[in-house]
Amino acid sequence: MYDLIKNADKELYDSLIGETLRQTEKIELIASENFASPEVMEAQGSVLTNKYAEGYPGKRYYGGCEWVDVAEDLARDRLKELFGAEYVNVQPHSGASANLAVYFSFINHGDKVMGLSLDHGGHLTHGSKVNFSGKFFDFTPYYLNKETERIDYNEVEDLAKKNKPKLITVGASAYSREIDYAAFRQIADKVGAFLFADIAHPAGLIAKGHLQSPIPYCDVVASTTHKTMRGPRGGMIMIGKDYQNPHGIVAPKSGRVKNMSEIIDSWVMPGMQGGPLMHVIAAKAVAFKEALSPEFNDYTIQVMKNAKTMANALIDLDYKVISGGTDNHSMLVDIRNKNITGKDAEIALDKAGITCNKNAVPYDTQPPLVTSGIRLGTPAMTTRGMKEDDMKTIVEFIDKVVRNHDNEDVLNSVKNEVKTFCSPFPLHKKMS
Ligand code: DSN
Repeated sequence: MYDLIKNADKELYDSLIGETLRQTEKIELIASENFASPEVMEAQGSVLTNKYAEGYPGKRYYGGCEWVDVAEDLARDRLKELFGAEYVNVQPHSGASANLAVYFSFINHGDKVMGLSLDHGGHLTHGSKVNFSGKFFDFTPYYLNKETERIDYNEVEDLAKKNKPKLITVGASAYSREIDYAAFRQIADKVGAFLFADIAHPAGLIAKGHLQSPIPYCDVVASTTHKTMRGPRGGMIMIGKDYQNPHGIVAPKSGRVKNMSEIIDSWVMPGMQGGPLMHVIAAKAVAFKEALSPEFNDYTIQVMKNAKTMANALIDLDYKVISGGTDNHSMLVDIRNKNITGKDAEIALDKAGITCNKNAVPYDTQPPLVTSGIRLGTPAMTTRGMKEDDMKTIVEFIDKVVRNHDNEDVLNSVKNEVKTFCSPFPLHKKMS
């Protein structure tokens, strides 16, 4: 493995081997991570990295684009089929870039927007004050209901009527419940707002029809490609049915722009990006083909079964899973009753070979770098072939670590158990 780098660059080789071992020997529970297939990684490591291809297939600013056009068209066609979308853009380098292009396509500097607060499970790009979204636009956050710990559609509607946003962002990075995009559509229509869904986390589950799709209800949908989609790290934008440029929307390029698809395309490039990462787009094409397969459907079903099992096993051990469970691939656990902070739990679990992230819980009293919770997800370990019984074992490991977080001997012994537990499960079924 990595034989060329081994000879050329020993220091970097050590990093690659170290990370390979870390991924192989530890339990990966970061809800936004996954293990891309060897085919996805082969495409991402291909000669397509050498090519400049500013523009879009058939309309490039460089010569020699005939083969990268094939790759981008494959990615676009497969993504359209996956989500039933008439328009897609596969060039955003990341989810944050995709969101930036969406905002610039639909609203102007200083416009009013609403988004789920970051400390209630939202995302930096949904209006955080330290992000471009919170700096460029006038965001009003909405929060989870204190009792149900779920989105309260009545509260969102009241807030929308009061604030009259030009756009409402819906989506989350730490929210375990299904989102009702149809309800958001009704709210957006009542106040004349655009509706934007960021489905970065549950995209793979939505693609296979296991959660409500935002495509019929939202003016625009964006996502990452590497979480439940299990592709290369990157972003994408979709529209269910292309429509005419609503009044007031501006495009960065000159000339007449008729449809939203053209506005979004022009905000992605030249508006905010130059050359697309054609090797990553090729890897997206591979991942989208995989996602169209029946095996990927089985995978997404198992991801959800595993998440439910993990949440229930935690509840059985008196862990407070926010909102009482999960509908998707993830869960947020308030660990205050275990007398440990999110920060200390993350550190202790990592020492014991279990990777997760500390996470604010709704109405958290701890600062963001400490927090009262941990976020857990099942996409990565499900890719390794783990099933419900394995989730129960993982919860036993977690509980042992949380109860003994100050005891280095226990953490070391769990680490060894975890390594043995992981060894029958390759990162990906075809991975050598
Ligand atoms: N950092 C991602 C996550 O972990 O959810 C979101 O961008």
